[in-house]
Amino acid sequence: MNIAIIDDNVVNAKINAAYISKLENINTTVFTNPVEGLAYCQEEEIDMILVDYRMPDINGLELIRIVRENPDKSGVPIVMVTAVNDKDVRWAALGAGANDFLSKPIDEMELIIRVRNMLSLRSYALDLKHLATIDALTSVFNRRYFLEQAEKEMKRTRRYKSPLTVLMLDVDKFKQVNDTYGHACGDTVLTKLANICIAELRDIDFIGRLGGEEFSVCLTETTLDDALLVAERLRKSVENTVIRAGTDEINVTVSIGLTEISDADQKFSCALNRADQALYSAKEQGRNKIIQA
Ligand code: GH3
Ligand code: MG
Ligand code: MG
Repeated sequence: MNIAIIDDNVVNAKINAAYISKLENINTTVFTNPVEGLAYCQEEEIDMILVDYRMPDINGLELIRIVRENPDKSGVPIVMVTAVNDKDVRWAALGAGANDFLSKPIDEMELIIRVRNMLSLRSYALDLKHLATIDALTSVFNRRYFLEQAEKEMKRTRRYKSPLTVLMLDVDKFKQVNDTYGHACGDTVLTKLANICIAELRDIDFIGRLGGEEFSVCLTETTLDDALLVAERLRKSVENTVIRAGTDEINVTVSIGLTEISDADQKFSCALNRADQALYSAKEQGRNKIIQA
């Protein structure tokens, strides 16, 4: 777990880091410049912030307010260090989103216990988030989270007037795979298929399992023409991969429907329905095909 320690007093910061390092699996990063500390907290994956109140340029309270404006950081626990009698500061910090306080002078045991408790809540929250967003079989986004991210991406691309293309992908005759090799082999095929797709996609694209043997992909900053190339690469890659499940060697193909988001699409589901219609046509036209809409 990553902890950012922000305190303009270098001695205090280092003592706190040394105390916290006694906990296992902790990585601490110390900042004596709060502006740099804030930038780090905004950009990096962090699990907790320990911040001093009195600092030049940005005080602890202002820092908490700025971090809490970032929705991606809403779940990061923040512990503020204040003088014992700073009651108004404590109320303001709580109101701004601080989770806990430590009084100066810092008591080593109290610091360690509070940090450990905060991190155990953090770890529990991360586990829950994983369960709520990731498909247990294939480890790609689950349906709900994929649709949520796609809706967000659609709003973002509208704002920047950039293209966004959506793919619907369905395994051909998958029922036969289950019937021939068994359900467990079918599961392996789905997992490996998801991995093949991830290997072909860029980091900024995202894929979700919408249900059964049906996946959807969002290709960000991608026009329909470019997306056709990606879809063809995906289709070929699946066709050419022999999937090993136990002692069986299984070949599957996929059909793909794709469409570019247009200004007329009120919601992401409008585009998804269109891609689904195109997928249906690909199935009708013999499978292992790509159809655009
Ligand atoms: P088509 O080419 O028209 O898509 O035919 P299909 O057989 O792939 O489509 P159909 O919808 O008839 O069958 C999909 C099968 O996928 C039926 C279902 O049992 C199987 N399936 C759904 N979810 C899972 C899963 O999680 N694991 C496994 N092994 N099979 C699944
Ligand atoms: Mg199918
Ligand atoms: Mg299906």
